Amino acid sequence: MAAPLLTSLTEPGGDRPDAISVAGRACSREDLLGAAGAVAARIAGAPVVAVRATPTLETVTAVVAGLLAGVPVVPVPPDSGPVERDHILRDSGAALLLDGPGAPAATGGAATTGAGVFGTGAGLGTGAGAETGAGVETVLVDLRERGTWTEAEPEPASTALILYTSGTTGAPKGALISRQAVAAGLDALADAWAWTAEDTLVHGLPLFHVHGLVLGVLGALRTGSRLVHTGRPTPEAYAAAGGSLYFGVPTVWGRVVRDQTAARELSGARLLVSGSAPLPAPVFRDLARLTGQRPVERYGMTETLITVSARADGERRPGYVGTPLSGVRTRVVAEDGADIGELEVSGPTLFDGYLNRPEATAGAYTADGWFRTGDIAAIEDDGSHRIVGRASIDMIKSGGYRIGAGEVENALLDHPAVREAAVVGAPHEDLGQEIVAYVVADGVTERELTDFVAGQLSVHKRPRKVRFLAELPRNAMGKPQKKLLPPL
Ligand code: MLC
Ligand code: AMP
Repeated sequence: MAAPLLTSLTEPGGDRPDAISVAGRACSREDLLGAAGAVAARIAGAPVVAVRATPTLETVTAVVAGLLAGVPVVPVPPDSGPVERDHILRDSGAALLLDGPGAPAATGGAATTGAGVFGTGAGLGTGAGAETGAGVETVLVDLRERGTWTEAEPEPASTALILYTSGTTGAPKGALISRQAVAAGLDALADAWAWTAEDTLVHGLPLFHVHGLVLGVLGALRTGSRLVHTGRPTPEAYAAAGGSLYFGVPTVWGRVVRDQTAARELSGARLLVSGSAPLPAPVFRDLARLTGQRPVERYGMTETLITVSARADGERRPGYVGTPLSGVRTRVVAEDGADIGELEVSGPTLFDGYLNRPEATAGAYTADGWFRTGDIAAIEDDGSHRIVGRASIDMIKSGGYRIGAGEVENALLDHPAVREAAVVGAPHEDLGQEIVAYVVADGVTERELTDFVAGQLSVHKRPRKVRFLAELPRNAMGKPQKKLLPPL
């Protein structure tokens, strides 16, 4: 029989009433397993289940339920507008949306009662909800419910998660992440960071991406470390949490070092880990100075999980993301003998392709089966990796969020006043990059356009700045040239 993915939930001993704490509410592992067991019985047999991924215990319970039942989980950003949300629900084929008590009012369809779903015979029980706009039935997660899930562990090769992530063009694609990729990735990180059940993991990252969900929740449930999710990743909340292991994106660490009192409170931690975007060297140095801790940087992607990291017992240098994790291979494909080029990776943590996108999946791999990251990197003689930039100007990282320029451009072009749009990432002290939109439009204000984008997509995808141009710069072939856009 397959080994359990969330090892610590099924191992006896070591439990405590506040083992899992999210935004101020806590439960034991036993409670989590019981509540998730009840939800698992309700969703068993569903093809895919969506979860409105608020930073709550209900989200953790819903994700665990999907993993217990072997139903692929698709987390939906809680702030996503109807265009993004409906795309994720439709494209993933989700039949149910698991939500907490704060579920927004349904947009269509009457509330249903406890009829069985997908022929499992299990009643929907408390809180069976109404349909969402995409025809997906909402099921409320109730933490007071208990169920004993006794079915066999799903196959390791089966899909655990479908994580929607932006490409350079078009709508987000669903990356299929298997259980064995999650297990391999977490075990490799536990090895690199000496991460054990003795740790208390603290972070406040969103629960719909690899960083906050896979590392930040499933990592704690696999290693058995206590989890304190702070709701939001503020310096004060990190300082108050008293953890041994902290996760943050560079924007979070930048805010921590600007709050020196909070930063000094982290001196007792064992490991401060940064990832999802480049950690600026001054932030690295300030963290080291204020906490006595040189941060550990690691590098990864939705499609590959974490592949490269500094080690707890190894060197930590500003600007370097460490060495490949156990089982992972990397190579840099450089032209004409240069030592900087596109980073390619292979290993057990890689995804199984994009859902419903065979061409995009095929295009993501080289002929000999390596995944093309789209990141430009250099590998030093000692094996240490440096991420130098992105191959495409159309991939933006803002606050650690990956945003495809094409998705924002399409949203802008849906506004009747907009004739042309070009979106880029401009350097930004706090966010790394900020989204800037250049538009050709009549009779519309900057605020109207940012609100319009926020009304369709997640709020972090809205442009921070909008510049109105008479026309976009183009080459002789008439193709827009982002490199020729005027400076801000
Ligand atoms: C933002 N605001 C705006 C705006 N943009 N208001 C008007 N116009 C705009 N264009 C508002 C916000 O809604 C917020 O309001 C306030 O301004 C501050 O916004 P902010 O500066 O963006 O800060 P914040 O909301 O605090 O977000 C920063 C952050 C967030 C760091 C908390 O970006 C974040 O959670 N990032 C993590 C992303 C992540 O987990 N990535 C991992 C991907 S996985 P209000 O009212 O809400 O205060 C991956 C793989 C790997 O990359 O390697 O890990
Ligand atoms: P996402 O798909 O949201 O998971 O984003 C993945 C991208 O984040 C990678 O392709 C990199 O561009 C970037 N990234 C992640 N970690 C780091 C890091 N430590 N340094 C630089 N870039 C990073």
